[in-house]
Amino acid sequence: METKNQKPPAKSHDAPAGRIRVLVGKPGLDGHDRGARVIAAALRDAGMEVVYTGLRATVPAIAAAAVQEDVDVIGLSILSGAHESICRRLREELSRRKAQVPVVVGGIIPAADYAKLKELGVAAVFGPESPLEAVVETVRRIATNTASPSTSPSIPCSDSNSDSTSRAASGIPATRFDHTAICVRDIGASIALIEELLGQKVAHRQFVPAQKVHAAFFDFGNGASLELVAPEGNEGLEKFLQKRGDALHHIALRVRDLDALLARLASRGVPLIDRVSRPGARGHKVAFLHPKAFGGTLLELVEAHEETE
Ligand code: B12
Repeated sequence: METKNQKPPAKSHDAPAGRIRVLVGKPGLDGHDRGARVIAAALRDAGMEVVYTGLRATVPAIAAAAVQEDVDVIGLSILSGAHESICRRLREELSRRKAQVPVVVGGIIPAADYAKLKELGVAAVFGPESPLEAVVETVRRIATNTASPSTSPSIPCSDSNSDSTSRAASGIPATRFDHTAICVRDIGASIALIEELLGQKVAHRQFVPAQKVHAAFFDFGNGASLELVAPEGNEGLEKFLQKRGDALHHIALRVRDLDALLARLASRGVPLIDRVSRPGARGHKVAFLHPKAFGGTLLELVEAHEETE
């Protein structure tokens, strides 16, 4: 990892062709440094100058380094859960130094906290599996906006996908494949059959009251799962079983900010079964599109509360 700690040459904010300077900070006792290193490398590879604080930087030290290094953007990597208090303290430290430096944050940030970070002046939030191009482009845009004296420093807080507005507006910004589900009559018997066939134990079983189903998951190394789903009071699935017997039922994609996505899809006239998300298995939020929306296949969208280790 390239770090840069010596005093930089004088920088002109009037020269957009000049290199963008970013401070990547790793505040507090959070020891998860992979994301910070990956981002620092991606920004550097995109031609930016990157100062990486290393692990366990204090918030005052980050603010002081940002001022001393005259950076265009501060990027914080926070996987400890302390994002709110850290961002509040950073805002205080920056304003004490009369510095106006835009801040972006990446790491494990529950979607419910995005608005709080926005209130604290954070310009963009990136969760796990954020595409590096989206991070680079957003940092570039924020740095360039700052460089223009006529541009307001307030930039909307968004996740990496909704930030790419044109893509988000035109499609479903799925971060990955989540699972394929088979509907079965006898979940115990089906689990035994699949455990035997795959030679692996079921990873998770639960009753999902909101959907009146029993669910069981076999997990695979790439994060995708095979789900078995058996109705107990779910009329749609009972009918499905009567008509088709045990059969492939739906596929599911992982997305972020599911309710905002559903609103966008509804406004485009995409046929939805759920116009708002509901609680699904494993504590995730889920919603189904009508099969008409996806070539006859039932498509589920899943917003994970947080990634599981
Ligand atoms: C690997 C890992 C570890 C490794 C860390 C190795 C290392 N040197 O980084 C080890 C085993 C040490 C570890 C330990 C712990 N871990 Co851990 N760990 C993970 C895990 C599985 C992956 C994190 C990771 O490296 N991802 C890969 C990187 C590339 O992704 P990323 O950091 O998310 O970065 C991406 C984005 O977030 C964003 N981004 C990140 N930073 C930045 C910065 C900027 C500026 C920008 C723009 C974007 C950005 O862009 C990146 C690329 O897309 C996560 C679960 C998960 N799936 O996220 C849990 C996880 C983070 N760990 C967790 C926990 C609880 C711990 C422990 C406390 C467990 C314990 N009881 O001991 C300890 C704490 C250690 C410590 N001192 O802090 C929790 C955190 C829960 C929370 N915050 O609410 C998680 C979420 C697991 C879970 N579901 O419970 N962990």
